[in-house]
Amino acid sequence: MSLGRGFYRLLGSLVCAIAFFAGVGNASAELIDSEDLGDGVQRLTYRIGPIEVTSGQNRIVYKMVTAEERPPVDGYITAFRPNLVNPDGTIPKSSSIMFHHGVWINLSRRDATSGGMSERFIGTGEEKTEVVFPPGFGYFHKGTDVWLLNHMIHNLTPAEHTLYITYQIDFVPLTSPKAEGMRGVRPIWMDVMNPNPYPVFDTYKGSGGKDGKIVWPYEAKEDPYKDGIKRNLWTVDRDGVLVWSVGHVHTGGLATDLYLNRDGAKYAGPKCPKPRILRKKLKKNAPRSLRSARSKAAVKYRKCLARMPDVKGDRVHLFKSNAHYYEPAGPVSWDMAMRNTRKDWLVQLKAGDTLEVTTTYETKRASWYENMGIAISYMADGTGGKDPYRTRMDYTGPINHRHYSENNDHGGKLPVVGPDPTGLENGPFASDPFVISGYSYGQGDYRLPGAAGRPPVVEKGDTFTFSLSDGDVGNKIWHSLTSCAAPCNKSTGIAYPIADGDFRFDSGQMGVGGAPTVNRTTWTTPANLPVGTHTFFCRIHPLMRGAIRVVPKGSG
Ligand SMILES: [Cu+2]
Repeated sequence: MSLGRGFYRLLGSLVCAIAFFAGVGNASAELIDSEDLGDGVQRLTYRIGPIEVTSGQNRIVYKMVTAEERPPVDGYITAFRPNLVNPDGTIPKSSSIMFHHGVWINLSRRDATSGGMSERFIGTGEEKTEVVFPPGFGYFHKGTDVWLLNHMIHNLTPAEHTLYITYQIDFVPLTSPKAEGMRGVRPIWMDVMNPNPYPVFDTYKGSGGKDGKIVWPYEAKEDPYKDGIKRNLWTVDRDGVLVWSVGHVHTGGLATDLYLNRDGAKYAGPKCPKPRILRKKLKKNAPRSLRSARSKAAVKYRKCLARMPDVKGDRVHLFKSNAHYYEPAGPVSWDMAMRNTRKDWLVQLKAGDTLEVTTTYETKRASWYENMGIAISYMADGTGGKDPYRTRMDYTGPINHRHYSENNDHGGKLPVVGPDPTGLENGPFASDPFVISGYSYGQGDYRLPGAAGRPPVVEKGDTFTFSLSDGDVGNKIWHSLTSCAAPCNKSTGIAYPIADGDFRFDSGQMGVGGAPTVNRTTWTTPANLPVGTHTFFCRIHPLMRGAIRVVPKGSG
């Protein structure tokens, strides 16, 4: 693709510049554990920090990784397991603090799919995926490579924390006999919003198909690629083998799908004509020998069907990374794990092929804001693997990890955080903006006692304006007003509240300073709010709840 080369180059140098400044004054990182796995292979656990997490923060931070925080010698990284921990090594409850993302970037290499940015070689999100390559493959690390970490730690509460990011690396030094014959892999970062540095999009309740799902980007109401850049595609630059892939979605996400497009290719898999013996219904008095021949044919036929690659035209499905929700309430929290590819998933690629990624979100339960759809994949150069048009590759893979106990705080239960705001008396008529401060929406916050918590009122057609307090702006405490279904007063947890309001609104993350904020400190409600009580919450700090009321014109 020739479009926007300059743009990508700019992005790349921007990341480098940020890296330079972020690197100044960062201290204390260490190798905290080293285990010998035999033959010189090591399991190394690194710790970065302390990270002073401020009240309610949800910031993107770039941090240089020091030489002490990565393997000092050349070798292969065969596994990578990230985490976020307290100073004593315990893992904080993810309902209070959450690892929104961590992207490890190798500044010494160029990223394959972003056309000029540095190489994003490991990505983790709130689901804390572990990368474990199939035997014989690893990410080749040079001891002199320079790493940068882009992290986003989301503090859902007012409490400050001191935390560390840890990552356990299985490392095969070049000096190990195990390194002999190993093949290095290159990250192929497939992202529906590639190469955006904050690659997010929204999906809305009720949108997409009748099945209650939306396949992004193809079912988005408006073309998300208006600039003409097909961000979900990547043209394969050399022959090689895809060896591992895993999806990343946010809450509400159901899957990512990876496809291959090859000009002129067509289905070359097994042909499975239905045997004649299965075409006719079996008579009641059919002899046993016929019955047995028929069931044998049926088994053979089913086996054949199961081996058929999913090809439509010259496009073949390579893998569906399903989100497996441990969350009892369904696909509404990050208590989940993605499915990654099987060990035998080795897909032959040719230069000139096009890889394609899509992502699916649920749209029955709620709207989902700031979603991602990424399939982090890895490719080795050279030959090998199987032709996906001939051999089915898209078998279901294993669930990446077990249930994490830090996610055991789901919310949505008693006790309530405040009264049912729909039953409260009218508050004052709104005029001046409501100031959000101290994790409260002011008059609009029904958790406040007595008259202070009554929903403020406007006549139909009028609006409410909310503004961020100077303190919150200065301390980078960003808030949203996001509609949730009334009464929206159940206990707070990772699955509650959600953006399921009957009338949809969302202010975005009010604040200034670039992504993820909307670079605004005020927000005005839509003028078409229907008559009634509208409940809302803060997507960043879900303990914050509010309500406003619209009354018919002339009734004030
Ligand atoms: Cu907030």
